[in-house]
Amino acid sequence: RFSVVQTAPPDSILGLTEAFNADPNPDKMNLSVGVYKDESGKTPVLKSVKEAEKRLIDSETSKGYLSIDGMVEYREDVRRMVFGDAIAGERVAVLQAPGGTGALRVAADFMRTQLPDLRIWIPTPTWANHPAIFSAAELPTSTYRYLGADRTSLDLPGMLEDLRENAATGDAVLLHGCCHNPTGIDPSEDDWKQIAKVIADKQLLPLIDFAYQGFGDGLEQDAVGLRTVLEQVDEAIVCTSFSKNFGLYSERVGAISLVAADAGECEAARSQLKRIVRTNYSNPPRHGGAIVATILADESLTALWKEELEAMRTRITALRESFVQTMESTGKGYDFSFLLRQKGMFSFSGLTPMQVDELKSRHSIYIVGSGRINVAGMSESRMQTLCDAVASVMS
Ligand code: PLP
Ligand code: TYF
Repeated sequence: RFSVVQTAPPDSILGLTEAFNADPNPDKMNLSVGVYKDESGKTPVLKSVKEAEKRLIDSETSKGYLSIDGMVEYREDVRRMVFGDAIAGERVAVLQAPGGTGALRVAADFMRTQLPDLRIWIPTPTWANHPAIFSAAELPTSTYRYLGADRTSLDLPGMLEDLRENAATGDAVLLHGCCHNPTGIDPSEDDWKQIAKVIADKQLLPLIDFAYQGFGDGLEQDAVGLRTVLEQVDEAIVCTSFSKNFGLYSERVGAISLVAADAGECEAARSQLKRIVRTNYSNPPRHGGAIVATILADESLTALWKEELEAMRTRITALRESFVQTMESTGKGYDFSFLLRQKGMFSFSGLTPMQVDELKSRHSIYIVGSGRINVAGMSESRMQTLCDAVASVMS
C-alpha cells in the first residue's frame, strides 16, 4: 500500500544543510540554517547550560512525567521574561512546549478548534514553516505586506492598510516579536504603536512568534514591540523558543503563553490548550526546561547566561559591520549598509536565485534561495573570502 505514497519535497532550509554536509570542499561555508555559530564554525553548548546540566544530573531523582503544561518554575520564568510586570499573572496561561514550533502548532490547533471562522494574517515574507504549520492545523491564512519594494525596509503603510482594509474584524495576525525571519527587518517603536492601534481598532488577535528574544537589542528591549501591542489589547498568544537564546536547539524547549481578558477566561483557555497538548505529545520533555529553570533560579548562572547571550548578539553585530566594510572595500560600489539597520541572525542580501546557485556551485557557499543569509554563520577570519565570492557572483 505504500506504493501510493509520493515523495515529499525537502524542507527548503534544512535540506540545504544536508547538501552542505555532503559537500567535500574543505572551504565550504554554511550561511543557510538559522543556527548560531562561533568564530570556529561550531554551535557551542553555553557554559551556563553545561553547569546547569551538571547540577541537574546530581540532583535529579525521577524521570516521572511532567504535568501537561510543564514545570511550574519554568512557566513563571517564561512569564517574567516575556511580559515583565506588564500583565497580571492570573491573566496569563503559560504551557511549556517542545520548542517554538511545538508552541506554534498548539496555538494553531487552539485557534482552529476554539475560534471558528478565524483566519490568520501572516507577513510576506515569513518563516516557511509558518504557513506549513497553519495549513497542517487547517487554519486559513492570508498574507499582509511586510517587505518594502527596496527589499531592505518595512512597508509599514502596506502592512497597516492590509490589516485595516483586508482583515476581517476579529481575525488573527502573526507578528515576529523581534529579529524578523527571514528579513531582519523589525518595526521601530513608533511603528509598533501604529501596528498596535490597528490591531486594537480591528480587534485582531495577535499571535506573536518570539524565537529570538535577546538577539536583537537585548532581552528587555526586544520585548518592547510585544508589550506595546499588549498596552492596546487584552488578548494575545505568544510562542517562545529558547532554541537560540539558550543555544538549546535539540532539547526542544519553548512555551505558549496565552493572555486573556480575565482570570476566568484564562482558565478556560488553559484547559483547552492542555487538551490539545494531550492529543499531540501528552506532556513536554523535561531536560531543556529544567536547564532554563536551573539557570534562572541562580543569580550567578543567570549573570553568566546573560553575558553569553550578549556575546552572541555582539558577535553578530560585529559580523554585520565587517561584512558591510569588506564589501565596500572591494571598491566596486557594493553598499550593504542596510544590514546595519537589521536585527538578529538574518538579512535579505538581495542576491538573486541565480547568484545564490552560483555561490553554491562555484564557491561551496550555502545560502537560502530567497537570498537570506545567516549572518551568524560568517566568520571574521574568512570574511574576505566570503566577500570576494559574493562580489564575483554579483559582477
Ligand atoms: N519561529 C521562527 C521565526 C524561527 O525562526 C524558528 C526557528 O527555528 C522557530 C519559530 C522555531 O524554533 P524551535 O526550533 O524552537 O522550534
Ligand atoms: O529559519 C531558520 O533557519 C531556523 C531554523 O524547518 C529552522 O528557524 C529552519 C527550518 C525548519 C526548522 C528550523
